[in-house]
Formats: sequence, C-alpha cells, structure tokens
Amino acid sequence: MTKALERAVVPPTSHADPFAHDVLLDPEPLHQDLREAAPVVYLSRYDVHALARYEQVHAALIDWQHFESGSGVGLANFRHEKSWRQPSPLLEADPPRHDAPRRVLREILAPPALRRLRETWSVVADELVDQALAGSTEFDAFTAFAEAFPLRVFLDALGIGPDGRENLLPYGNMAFNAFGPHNDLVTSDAHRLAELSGWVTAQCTREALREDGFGARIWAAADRGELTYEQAPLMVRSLLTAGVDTTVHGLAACLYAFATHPEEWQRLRERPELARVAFDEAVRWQSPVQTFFRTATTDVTVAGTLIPAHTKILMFLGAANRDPAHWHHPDRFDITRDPSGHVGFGMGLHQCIGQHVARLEAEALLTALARRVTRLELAGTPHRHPNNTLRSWASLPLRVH
Ligand code: OVM
Repeated sequence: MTKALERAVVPPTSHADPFAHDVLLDPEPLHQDLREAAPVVYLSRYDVHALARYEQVHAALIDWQHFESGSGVGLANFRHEKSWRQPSPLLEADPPRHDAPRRVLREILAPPALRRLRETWSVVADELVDQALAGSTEFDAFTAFAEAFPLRVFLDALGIGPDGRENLLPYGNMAFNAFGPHNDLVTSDAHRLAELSGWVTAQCTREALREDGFGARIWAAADRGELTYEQAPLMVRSLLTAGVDTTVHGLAACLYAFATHPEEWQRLRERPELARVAFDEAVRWQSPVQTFFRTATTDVTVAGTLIPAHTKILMFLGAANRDPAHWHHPDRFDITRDPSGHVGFGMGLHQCIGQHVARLEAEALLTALARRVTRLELAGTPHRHPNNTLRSWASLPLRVH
C-alpha cells in the first residue's frame, strides 16, 4: 500500500438522492445530514463524492488545478459523455483556454461599464412597482417583479429583440436541469430541446444583436482578436443561459425573505443603502444555484478521503452557505450580517461574472419597492418549482401596504 492509501479515510456512504423532487423542494434536511456525516460523503446513487461543509466546498472551488471544470460542471463527465450542447468556453473550460473569454466578459460586465444602466433600470423598476400597485394590493410577485424585471432590463442591456423572450425561462430551466442526472425533469422537457436551442442560437448571431449592448461588445472583442469568431456566439449564449434564471430566482428569494421577515423590511426602509448587501444575504440564505460539480484532475485527498482521478465531486453551495461551523445563526435572514465569503456566486476563478449586474438589478427593484411599500407579507402559499440545479419558484403571492 502506498502511504496515501494507508492514511485514506473511508467516507460514509449516503443512499440519498439530492435530485429527487422532495429534496429539491426542501433541501435543508439533507444538507444538514451530509454536513454532519463527514467532510466528504460518498453518494452511492450517482457514484460521486459530495462536499457539504463550507470549508471543503470553499477549498474545492478555489483549487481549479485539482478540480477542473473542463470535463463539465454537471454530473455528466465530458471525458466519456458528449454534452447536450457545445461546451461553454467560459463555464466548462480551465486555464489557459478559459482566460481570454473570462477577461473579455469581465470587462463588459464590470461595475464602471454598468454605470450607464443604473438610471434606466431604476426608472423601469419604478414603473413595474407602480403598475403592480395600481392593479391591486395582492399579486404574484414572482411574475410581476422577479420574472418581469430581468426579462426586460437585462435582455435590453444584452441587446436582443423583444420577440420570443418567453423562450428564455424554459430554455434556462432546461439548461440548469441538464447539470443534474438524466431524471424525469430532463426527459419531460426533451421534446423542446431543438426548438429552444435553435431560438437561443439565433439570438447569439451578430445580426440579432443591437449595436450598443453586451452582445455587440462580445462580437467587437472578436473583431479586435481578443476572442475567436467561434467563441463569440457561445459567450452571448452564456449571458442568455447564466444571466436570466439565476437573477429571476435570486430576486424571488429576496422578495420571499422580506415577506417572511417584516423587521428586515423595516430596516431596509430605514436604510435603503442596505439593498445590495440584503440581496447577497438572500443569495446566501437561499442559494439560487444550489450545486455544481467538478472533476478531479488527479488522485486527490480531501480531509483524508481519496477522490480518484477523473471522477466527479458534487459541491453543495446551499449547504456551505448555512454551515453553522462558518456562520453565526446560519438559518437566519439578517441584512445586518456580513454575508461576504458566501459561495452562492461560487468562488475563485469561475466566480459569477455577472454578480455586479445581478446586484444592480436587485438594488433598483428593492429601492423602488422600499420607497412605496411600508409592509409586505405572503398572501398565500408560495410555490417552488423543482429544478436539478436552481432553487426555483413558481409563484410568490404577496400582499403589500
Ligand atoms: C454558460 C453558463 C451556463 C449556465 C450557468 C452558468 C452559472 C454559465 O453557458 O457559460 O453559470
């Protein structure tokens, strides 16, 4: 036996299915079990190792040398299986191939580049809030705000046309399901794959994009030789895939948090400058992106457990974001805490490149609401929608005062 194997710790096995509907709808009990079991747990159902503690999730996220993305960040291992789409040059790539796409998009989505959007987004948010409040004091905040706002402001900023935007949420739902196992959530949408992918691909061409948006700037980077012409449309696709559902469900999480924590809403009204940190706290508390996988590049040990080369590890971002070993009262939504270091946007090399865009959307919407609404509460049972990766919503009935 080699020294490493002698010292290897045999991890506990869990037969649980993290992608079963009941777990997706209410993941916290499984997260607690996995966190308490060990730093690494073997999931027999999928033959993968899983990390649910903050320390190990954080460490794996920042160690791209041992935990690669190029073999896919879902359960499918691109070494053996073909992806359902052309791999993303950003998400499903490692250095050095990942670096040029990352550099280009980081520049396009950096805070200085977003400054010109702030004013417009705040006007649109005011309009949406006025519209919703003019109708009734009770409405579905999921459709009225969480869906409507990103679908308008983000897609306008990206530069796609107004027609066919109803395809994007079904497309995103499909893409985020595809990171999980090939379960019923994947098969039930399979009949729309060609249609939805075809529509999205058509939006990524230079001709489909307005000339002053994020999309056009990606193509301009290709003209300058900073990207290849093969990469450019795939990076527009990244924005359409990663930039819509994530913010829709992140904003919904935030509205749900305030509807169920009236004292935090009072705090936000008193100090609207807390809007951004409140959004990050909601991202920590709910983790709209629940999981991602990596693939071990070599045999590697995590807390003494051997992860064999080329096998998958599942990182529970949502579990790490509520690990009591890292967070004080982790289950509390508290906008006065410092949520920085949460892994809801990932960490390290692949950390969410659109996080400044998401925060700007949240800030515009929350401050518009906080100006008019003194109190908000649930007007009925909110409904979640199961997705293999996203903590998703179907409805969020609110009553506002
Ligand atoms: C991409 C991509 C797609 C989905 C999610 C994501 C959260 C990125 O195509 O690059 O990051």
